[in-house]
Amino acid sequence: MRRCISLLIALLAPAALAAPDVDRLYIEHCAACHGTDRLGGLGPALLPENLSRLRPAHAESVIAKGRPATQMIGFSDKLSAEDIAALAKLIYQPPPVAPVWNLAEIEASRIIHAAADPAAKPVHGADPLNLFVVVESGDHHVTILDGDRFEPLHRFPSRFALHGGPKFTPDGRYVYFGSRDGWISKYDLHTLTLLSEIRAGINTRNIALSSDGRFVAVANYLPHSLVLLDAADLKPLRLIEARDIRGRQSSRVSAVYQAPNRKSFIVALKDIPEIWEIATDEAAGPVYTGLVHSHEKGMTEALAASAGLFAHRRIAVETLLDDFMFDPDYRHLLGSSRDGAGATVVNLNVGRPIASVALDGLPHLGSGISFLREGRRLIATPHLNRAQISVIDTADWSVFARIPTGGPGFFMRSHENTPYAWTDAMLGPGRDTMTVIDKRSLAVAGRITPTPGKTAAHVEFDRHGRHALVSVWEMDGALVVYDADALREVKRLPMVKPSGKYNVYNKITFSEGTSH
Ligand code: DHE
Repeated sequence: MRRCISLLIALLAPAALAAPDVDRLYIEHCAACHGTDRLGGLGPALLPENLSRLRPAHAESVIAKGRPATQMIGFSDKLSAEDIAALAKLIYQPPPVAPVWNLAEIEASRIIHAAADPAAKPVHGADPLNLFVVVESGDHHVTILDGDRFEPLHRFPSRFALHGGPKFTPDGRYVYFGSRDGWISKYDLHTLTLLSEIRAGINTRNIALSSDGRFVAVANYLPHSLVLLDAADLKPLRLIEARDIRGRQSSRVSAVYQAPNRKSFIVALKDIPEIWEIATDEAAGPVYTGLVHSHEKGMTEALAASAGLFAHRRIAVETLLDDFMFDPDYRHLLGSSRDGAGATVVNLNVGRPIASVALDGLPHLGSGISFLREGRRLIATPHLNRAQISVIDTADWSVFARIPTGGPGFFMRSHENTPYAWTDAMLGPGRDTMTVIDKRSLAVAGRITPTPGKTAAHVEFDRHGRHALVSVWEMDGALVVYDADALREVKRLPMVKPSGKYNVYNKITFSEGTSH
């Protein structure tokens, strides 16, 4: 009898119990768009690092039903539930061979779409310095908006999942975008043309442009690298592996920022307690790459100096710091870690931490702004898990005020010409309502709900500070234009999940009301 049951199981097993051949399924159904190596192609990369923001259950649903407003179709009519589950599991596994993305692979990905014509005049009649670049994250498009009439001038597809602010050349003519999959795109705002693209990483955080507009820096989680590109044609110039001072431990690069009056990039590292400064000036003086305590020798030794273009200085910090903001002269950096409480002030001139600030509740310093109030230079930041704006006095780095908001928020914005600062509550139940704070009294001046029940977030002002533009951050969303004094709606443009919007003038002048 037992033999009969075993035989029955053996006969049924291949059909009923065999695991799907997931590698074959992937090649048949996914590889054409996502690459045989899962590095991406027409579709995004399908590697664990690139999927950290997508829940596995949602991945199954995307494979089954597709993704609205993209070319990702659903496969539920072709694949069984088991096949779909197996594919969803596969994409969260590291590939058998770690992907390589060095200068050769980067250079091979470079695409020149059109030659730049420096003599070309703007093809639109709008004020070139009052344009807005609006990222529509719902269907991966960018809209260029006339900032006086609030009329769209052009809308074009972007790479999948742009993240971080686009960066503008000092004259405001060219803009660079970075995508989470590592694609960097250069776009001409005079001719409304995409000029060139390159894939500088596999999983990228953000980009920065040097103050003279000559170099683009790209911060990567995968591989662990900072990549420097020629801003003219995106040609890769250098790849700096992110390793600690002894070259032993590598680190994800959290973000890179331009420090205009230092003529440098400042680099945040996720896994090693160091901050880097990379000179973008041939005349940069010698810097020691750092001082380190050597356990082997029981002494502190100085490491070699470097000087000139891309001179690389390391600042050791006690705790990991990966979310930064700067004071307006870039002498100080205020940094916090996503898993820590409090913030650290680093004096970039002397190259060491000089104060700590009691800021719990996950301050989102990357979105912080600074402003002058009664002669004091203040910094204000939202918190990712507290319904509050914290205001810090840069004279002594004390917390000067705590202003309650409608919920934990992500972004904050103001402008020199407005008395108000705007912030969202997009991470809490009151996510449909913006809080407007009076910078003079540090009190709440108003609350604005662009569309009840729909997420409202991310504000940008026109170049004059007269209008504030707010995103209704939904697939059937909108860009809502407010009179920045009267706090009254003046126009509404339908858009597909608009996320960030960036005013050319405010960005190139480093307006004190915007994160840089
Ligand atoms: Fe961002 C900017 C980090 C999640 C939308 N985000 C930045 C910057 C950093 C950062 C370091 C500044 C870089 C710059 O502008 O050059 N963001 C992080 C994270 O660590 C975090 C919390 C987790 C992650 O997975 O990356 C994160 N960010 C998000 C989102 O979920 C948002 C809301 C939607 C999205 O598109 O991913 C988001 N981040 C943005 C936007 C900016 C940004 C729109 C630019 C803000 C600006 O006004 O300059």
